[in-house]
Order: sequence, then C-alpha cells, then structure tokens
Amino acid sequence: MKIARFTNDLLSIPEDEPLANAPERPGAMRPVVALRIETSDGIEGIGLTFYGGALSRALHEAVDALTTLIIGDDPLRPEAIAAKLRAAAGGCEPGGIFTLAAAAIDLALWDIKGKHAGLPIWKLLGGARATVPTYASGALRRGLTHDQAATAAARLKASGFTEMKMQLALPGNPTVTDEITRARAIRAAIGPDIRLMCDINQRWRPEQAIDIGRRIEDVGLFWLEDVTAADDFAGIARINDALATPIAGGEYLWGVTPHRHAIEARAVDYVMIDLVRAGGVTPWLKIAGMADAFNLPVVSHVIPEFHCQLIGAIPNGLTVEYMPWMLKLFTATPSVAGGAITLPEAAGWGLTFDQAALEHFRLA
Ligand code: SMN
Ligand code: MG
Repeated sequence: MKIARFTNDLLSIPEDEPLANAPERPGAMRPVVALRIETSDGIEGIGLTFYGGALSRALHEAVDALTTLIIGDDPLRPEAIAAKLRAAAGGCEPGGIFTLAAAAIDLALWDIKGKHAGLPIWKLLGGARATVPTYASGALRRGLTHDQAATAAARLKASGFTEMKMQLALPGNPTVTDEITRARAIRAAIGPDIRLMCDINQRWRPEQAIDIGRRIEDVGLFWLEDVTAADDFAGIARINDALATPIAGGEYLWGVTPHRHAIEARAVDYVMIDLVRAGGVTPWLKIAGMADAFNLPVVSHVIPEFHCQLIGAIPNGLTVEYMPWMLKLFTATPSVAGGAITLPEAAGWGLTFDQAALEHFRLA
C-alpha cells in the first residue's frame, strides 16, 4: 500500500461557543487546515491542524509541500515519514509551522493505520478504557462578567457536565479581590462536587500565582493550569511547591523534549499534551509514556474528537478537554453524556469530514 494522493483545504470556521452559548468574540472566524490522504488501496486518512493565525496560508502551503514529498511512501510507517519530513525541512523544526504541518500528516497516517487494521485508534494504541471522563472548556472565559460566568457554569452543570474549566488572570487590571470573587462565584453556582479546573494561560507572575493560589485554595480547584510562563519550569515548580492545588501544564510546549524538562523539574502534576504542537500521535505517545514513567497522569488539550481516543488508549489518561471547536467539520463525533465520552468502535479516528461543511468553510 502506498500514499497515492491528498486533498488539503484551508478553512475558516466560526468561533462559536456551543456549550453555554457564550461566545467571546461573536462573528469571529478561526482558520483550520483539513487534510485527507488517500492510499493506493482506497483508504482515506484524515488529519487537521491550526494555530496558524495570520500565517494559516503558510501553514496550508507547508502541509501541501510536505505531503507532496511522501506520495508513493508506505503510510504504515509514520516514524520513517517523520524522519523524511524533518530531513526535508532543512532544520526548521522542532516547532512552529513545520511541527503543526507534520501533525496533520501524522494524524492522517494513524487514521490509515487504524482503518488498515480494522481498529479504532484507542484499541490500536493500548485500549485502556472504552469511556473517558471529559470536562467542558471554553465557556467560562475571563472576558465574561462574574454573573455571566456563574450563569454559564450552572448551564454546563445542568447539561450534564461533571467537570469544567474556568479562567482567572482577568482582563484589565483586576484586584486580587476580583480574582477571588470570580472563583467563588463559579464554585457557588456549581456546588462542591463538580471538578473545577482553572486556566491562567501564563498570565501571572510566580509570586502572584502563589499569593492568589493560596487565597483560593478553599475553592477546591481540581487543577490550576499554566500558572506562569510555560517555559519557566523552575518558576512553575516553585508555585507547585507552595500550593496544595495540583498544577497542570504543557499545552504550549513543542514536540517531546520540553515535556521532559517540565517533568524533570517537577513543575507539573498533570501533563497536558496538545496533539498539534506535539507534532501528531507519534510524539504524543512518547510524551504520555514519559509521563507514565514519572507516575504522572496525562490530560489533553483541545480537539476532543481526536484526543478522546488517545486518552482512552493509555493507562495514565485522566480527562479529555471538551473544547468543541471543530465539531461542525464532521458528519458525527463521539457522544458525550454524564461527563464522559464513549469511544467509537469504527476504525481509525471514526471521523468523516462533512463534505458540505468543507465546501461552505473553504478559503483555498
Ligand atoms: C486554550 C488555549 C488556546 C487555544 C484553546 C484553548 C486554553 C485551554 O489554554 O487550555 O483550553
Ligand atoms: Mg490551557
């Protein structure tokens, strides 16, 4: 079996927020590159990539250039293809556009491998669990008022979510009291038994994280995420030492090796892996295995329709971020009920691009 041809679409999809219907920027659009690789046996593998922002046309072009190089190659050898792509890119990895583009290709190759084996990805890669916990994300953002955020949190609970993520490091120049008030307002809206995560997105100084983190310890956060600059592993470790609340991080790291440094610094309690910044399934699994060797659980970042299968595959998968950005691109996605995702039995990712959606959202 050989890679025969591919289709690569640059899309622009609405930045909606379907979970609590509280969009941050109504009318805003998000660029996504959707890749389909077809084999000589007629198997189609799908992948996608994003985070290109204003460089999304360049990302689309990079996916084109790299996929063209692997026409005729064996799609069942993602490591050999990754090595070929790295060599061809003239040393411009290990981050940025190259890695984002390589991720789309790697996702499509694993889809082909799953379809060739007749197995869903989660069974192909380990099959630890057939259902995985998930948390609602993207609805309790820092741009909302305290009242809007509390209302959205109650809505998420009413819709069946048992885990959800809020944000602190509020916009403007908030007082510490403002930050504490937001955390308490959301906790009050959902009661004590919902797992509540909180994302700082690198916006606090270490000393601020320790100060505010201590003052909200009684809110009972399930984790505090990206508490300061993502590559300040010593700073994150200092915050972690000072707080009882578990610390999550890793979504901003590229490839495999920076995760090693974060783990060795004992910075994070939960290793968050982003499938596209990691560079695809192949590196994702290496990070997850490394976390397991250090007795650390893994949590996923965005694209739950792909990530649910990886969290379900591994023994140390903790929970899946349910950030429903891409749902509208597929004919169907794994079902969510009672705070859990049931993993698909269909081979590969079990996902099919909705042709009408691709045509509707296509830029190039
Ligand atoms: C996040 C960051 C960037 C894109 C999507 C989501 C956020 C999260 O940090 O963890 O959900
Ligand atoms: Mg985050």
